[in-house]
Amino acid sequence: MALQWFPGHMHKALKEIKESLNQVDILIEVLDARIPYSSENPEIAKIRGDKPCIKILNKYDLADPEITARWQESLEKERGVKTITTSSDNPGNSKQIMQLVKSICSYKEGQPKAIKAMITGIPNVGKSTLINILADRIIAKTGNEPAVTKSQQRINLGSGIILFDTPGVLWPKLENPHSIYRLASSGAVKNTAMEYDDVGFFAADYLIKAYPEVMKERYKLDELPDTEIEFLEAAAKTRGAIQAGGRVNLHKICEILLKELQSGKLGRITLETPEMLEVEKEEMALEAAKKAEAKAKRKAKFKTGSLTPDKKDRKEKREEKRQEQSRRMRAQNKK
Ligand SMILES: Nc1nc2c(ncn2[C@@H]2O[C@H](COP(=O)(O)OP(=O)(O)O)[C@@H](O)[C@H]2O)c(=O)[nH]1
Ligand SMILES: [Mg+2]
Repeated sequence: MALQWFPGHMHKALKEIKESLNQVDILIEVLDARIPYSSENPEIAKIRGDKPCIKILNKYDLADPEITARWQESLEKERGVKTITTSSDNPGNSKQIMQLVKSICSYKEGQPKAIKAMITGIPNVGKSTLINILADRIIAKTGNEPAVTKSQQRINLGSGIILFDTPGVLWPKLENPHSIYRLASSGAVKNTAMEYDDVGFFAADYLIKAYPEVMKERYKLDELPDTEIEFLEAAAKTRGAIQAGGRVNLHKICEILLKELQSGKLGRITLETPEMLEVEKEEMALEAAKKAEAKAKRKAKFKTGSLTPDKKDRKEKREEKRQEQSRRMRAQNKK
């Protein structure tokens, strides 16, 4: 699957975030509770330094609470990090962010200097919705298109906190090959028609393993098949996703599955766990080491001469041919 889902403005956005970070006391990083790893941009952690950070696990209403608790524990192991769960259907809970900001920044009631907090997050995690809840009014436009904030917005939340909205759009960083599928499964990125089925297959594969009972019940199956293709075929039959001629319409059933997953119809579902990520990170490290080794080998080869052995061979052969040709020409001229 092509990974060209995101335009390349990331460098600029990161530079601006870095500059803004110097002006604030605390960073509020909004994540999607269903994909806390894949909705994070790891560059933020690198530029954050010692600045305290609250990681918000938003859309908690859609996430599996038991796995979210494990994520909170895992994320809080990082120095200076606190977590909180929020969802737009529970604004009272979202407002607790303000108490947390104050306690982390040792705010004294009535102090003249307001706390400056910056909010970041990749598109669609719910930043605008959250800002509107915190500000008690409509400030940021919400919706499925990431709006580029032209100038940095400063929002006075009252009660001693000023919120800086993210400058620019921070795209997710796709170091992990599974992340793009999880982002697409969650609805954070739009699926293009061609890739839709890939995403559906990915989601089906994960869901039949992680939530077998949910899938069996929702798609009215007596037996849950072992593979995603068999599952999709069986679900297509119970859901009437059948083409003319009786063939199963895989595209249609993928669409149904993803819609139901994204809207919460399958219940509260999380698409990655801290334990899965530990394994995947090890795999990524191995892969990176392999690549580095291959690169070092190529370099070493190159250093042994201005020509690589392969090129050397070809040059020698060319030289032999030339000499052979001149011998033949000389012989012909003598005739
Ligand atoms: N279910 C659910 N949907 C949410 C929540 N917060 C935001 N959304 C939806 O997610 C979409 C993106 O939200 P938005 O605030 O525009 O995200 P932003 O791109 O980070 O500013 C919108 O359709 C919101 O209605 C939440 O807590 N739960
Ligand atoms: Mg927004």
